[in-house]
This record gives sequence, C-alpha cells and structure tokens, in this order.
Amino acid sequence: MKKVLLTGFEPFNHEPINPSWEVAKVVAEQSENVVAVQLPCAFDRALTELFANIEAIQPDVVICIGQAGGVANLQIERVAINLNDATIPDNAGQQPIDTAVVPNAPNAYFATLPCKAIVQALKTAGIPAALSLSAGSYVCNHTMFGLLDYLAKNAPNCRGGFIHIPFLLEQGVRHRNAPTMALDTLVQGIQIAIQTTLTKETDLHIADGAIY
Ligand code: PCA
Repeated sequence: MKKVLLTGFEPFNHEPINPSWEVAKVVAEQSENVVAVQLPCAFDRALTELFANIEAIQPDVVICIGQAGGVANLQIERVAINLNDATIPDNAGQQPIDTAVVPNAPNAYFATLPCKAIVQALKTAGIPAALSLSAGSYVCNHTMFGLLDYLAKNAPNCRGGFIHIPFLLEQGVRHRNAPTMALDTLVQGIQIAIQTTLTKETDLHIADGAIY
C-alpha cells in the first residue's frame, strides 16, 4: 500500500486554528496509509521537520496543505519559486525579505502531482477547485520549494505538491466577507486529491477533455 505524508501548519497571524491542520488530522484518522504531521509556521523549522518526517516515513507521496485566507477554492499549486519575501513575521519572529529558499538551486520547481486531474476530480465531485500558478512567497511557498528540491535531489520517485485551502466556516465569523468552506468538504477534497494522485501517474490535458 502506498504511503502518503500529509502536512498541515500550526495557526499563524492571530488565527486560533489553521484549517490545514484540522483537515490533515481528520484525513489521517480516516485512512490507514496516510500519516499527518503538523509543521511549524516558521521558515527554518518547517523544512527541517518536513525532511525529518520524510526520512522517517519514506512516503510515496507528500502533500502539504496551507491556509490561504481569502480564497474560495482548493488551490492546487503548480509552481514553487526560490524566493522568500515575507510581508509579516513568521511564528518565530523571522521575516526574510528577498532571500533564496535554497541558495544555488533552480529558480522554480513544478509540483509532481497530477494537478489538472485533481482539479477535474474535485470539480466533478462538486467541490470548488482551481489550478494556481503561485503559492506566494511566505512559509507555504518556502515549504513547497524546499519539498520539491529535497525530493528532486533525494527521493525522485516520491511525488510532491501543495494545496492551499480557504478559511474554515468558524474562522469566517472573524473575517467579514471572507469565503469559507466546511470541514467535511475540505476533508473530502483532500481525500480526492490523494486518491487521484495514487491512481494517476500522469496528468490530464485539455485534449483529453479535462475540465480544469
Ligand atoms: N499559510 C501560510 C503559511 C502557513 C499557512 O497555513 C502561507 O500561505 O504561506
């Protein structure tokens, strides 16, 4: 059975919860091949803890999840860039500006998940989803870039990527007019992303009639 490492982040920026961790926990509880790990929202430790868990668990797939307050879809990230440019400090007080995630590494990596097939599967299930071409330049992009660089150099058969998710319903009470999504929908969405990854080695294309 293929092993999946699913990560979520601790809360940041004055939020009491982070939906990415709430979702990762439940998905792992419900599937025997999924291990959930909480990452700190901190530039340095997010990657050291991610790499230690990849070494311990030896997963076939790594999917990291993060909160993107203000989005209305599950955003399947296609690209990570080699740039840290934080507009707020992380939970350790670090605020890197215009630095590299990994010095002397490529400028960008593409996710190795079947991103378009995931979007199509989510939309078919009635869950709002979109491809995204930027994971930002904060801790999530940092984590995605570090993950893809690590996998390219150390575990080329392991596939990896990142999914940004909206606020949970309960966070909406603190953010007037911000889109929110129910926990059950997000859990189902991440389960679909995992299943699609495990069943599709290659991605879909518009020529296959894909909807994305
Ligand atoms: N979202 C932040 C970092 C942690 C999280 O859940 C981001 O989008 O960079």
